[in-house]
Amino acid sequence: MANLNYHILSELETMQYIKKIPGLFSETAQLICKEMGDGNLNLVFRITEQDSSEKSVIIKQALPYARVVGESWPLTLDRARIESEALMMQNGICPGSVPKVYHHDKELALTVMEDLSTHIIMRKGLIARNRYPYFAKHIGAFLARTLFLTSDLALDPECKKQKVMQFINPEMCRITEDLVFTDPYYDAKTNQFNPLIKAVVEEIWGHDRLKLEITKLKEGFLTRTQALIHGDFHTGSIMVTEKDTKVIDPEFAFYGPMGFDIGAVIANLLLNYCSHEGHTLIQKERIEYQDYLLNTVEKIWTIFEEEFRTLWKEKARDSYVSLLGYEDDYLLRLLQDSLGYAGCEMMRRVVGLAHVPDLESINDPKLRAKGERLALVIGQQLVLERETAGKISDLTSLIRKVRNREADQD
Ligand code: SR1
Ligand code: MG
Repeated sequence: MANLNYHILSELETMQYIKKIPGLFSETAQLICKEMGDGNLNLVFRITEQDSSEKSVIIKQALPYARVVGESWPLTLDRARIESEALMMQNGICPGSVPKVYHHDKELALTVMEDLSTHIIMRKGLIARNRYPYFAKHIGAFLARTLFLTSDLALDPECKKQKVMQFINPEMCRITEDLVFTDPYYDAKTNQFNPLIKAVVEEIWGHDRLKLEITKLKEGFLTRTQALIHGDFHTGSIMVTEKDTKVIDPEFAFYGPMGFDIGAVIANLLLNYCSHEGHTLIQKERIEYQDYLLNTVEKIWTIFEEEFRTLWKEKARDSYVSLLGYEDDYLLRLLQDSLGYAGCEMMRRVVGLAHVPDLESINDPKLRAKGERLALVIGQQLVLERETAGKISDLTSLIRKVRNREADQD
């Protein structure tokens, strides 16, 4: 149903609007408002009180089209509802892991939420080679809790199906189906890539087994309602300080395969790994940072698995608790799925419409091509070899092997 009162807010209207929300600012408060959205889809206003730097909120308003493309790409406003409801659910399951939601307005497709200006976007921190000692622990636990506790492992099947309905998100899923699983694998109009990697991209377009495996992973994305997933879990959807981690932007949330979220976060750490081929030219510094990233990937999975197994012991429904071998089999399939989805995410961020700043910020096209090529080699290997992995160190060994092989060819 159309949102009849929907219109795009100006900064002035945003300040008038926020004063009417109880408990935030007084009617007489002197406010400052700045639109600061730099993502692909929405407006993001930051509102502060002139005399108090401590009092601030974010208003995120969905546009009826994709900001990155313009009005020619209409987009559902319902994604604002999905996002606010997912944030509230995630906060219930994993308190403090997401910004607090203060207010949601369905008609205006906007959400008023906690301002996280003390945090920075994780991706920016990784480009600057920062280290975040608590990140793996927080994200591993977030993934385990949000995925396990929204799945059939923990929920009564009827209650779970109610949630599947609540989070039905077909238009946003369609973006992912096209941009992640379809367009990068043929000469689609939406693709854009560095002309220096054309030969590798054409190899991918002609690789029948790879395309078969991508289609199997796409089938999982289309058909499996395993858990409530974030749906766009890249390092631009995570904000950090040295000690804290917050997950933002779940507007792509829906019931889908768990491995899609785990894979996305792994892929984006690996894309950053590849980008240091262009950003960090001193070999010792590069290898040390790349090792840090691989250790972080291992830690995320290890913590995820520990927490998932604990939840299985404490919260799994009776029918699953004692079924011999099921838990190990479930986690093995999940690891393999995660690697496959990581591979898809890596390739689409190099060949498809939406690239990552990690690679895009390398100005020299030749150096950028080096990182992009490495991402495409790793991405393909992850998809093709995922079913040979039995533990997370199989992934990190594979990446070290690819890196050494590529370095020998330089
Ligand atoms: C048109 S949307 C392009 C991409 O931005 C979002 O963050 C998702 O990753 C989507 O694929
Ligand atoms: Mg986003």
